[in-house]
Amino acid sequence: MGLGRRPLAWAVLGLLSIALIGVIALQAVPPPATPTAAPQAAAPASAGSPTSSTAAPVASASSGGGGSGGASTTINATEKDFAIALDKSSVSAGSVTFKVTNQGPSPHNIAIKELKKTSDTYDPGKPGQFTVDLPAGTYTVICEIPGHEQLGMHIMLTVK
Ligand SMILES: [Cu+2]
Repeated sequence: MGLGRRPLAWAVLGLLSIALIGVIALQAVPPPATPTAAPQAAAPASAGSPTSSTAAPVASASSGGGGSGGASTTINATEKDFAIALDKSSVSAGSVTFKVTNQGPSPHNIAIKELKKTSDTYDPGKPGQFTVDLPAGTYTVICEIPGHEQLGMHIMLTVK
């Protein structure tokens, strides 16, 4: 009884096995057709490392007029209707900062006439600051608001 069914069971198992092998074989065939693209994904890793540039800004000594470049001077400038007063008439070449006090009543600015460099316009009572790089020379410091220079807002400044 039991023995009689065994061959059938084996036959079924055999068929199932063949079927499974067939399925596996069919499934196994397609993959080789596709090119193996996976391993190449590792390439971009090199993109992230910046080449350590030795391009750090090197403080190059600005060979300006010679001697000690980079002088920095502050001039107190007092403006009013209509005059400019500076607390220095001569400064060293380099960066010059005007600290402006506007005594009004009009708004005023400060400008280096020969260099066409002009500060913001300062309202009366508002402090102003204007920095400009001045090579050696003789300059006219003015208020550039129309008419103000002609009314008296000009003064000479020597830079050496
Ligand atoms: Cu003015």
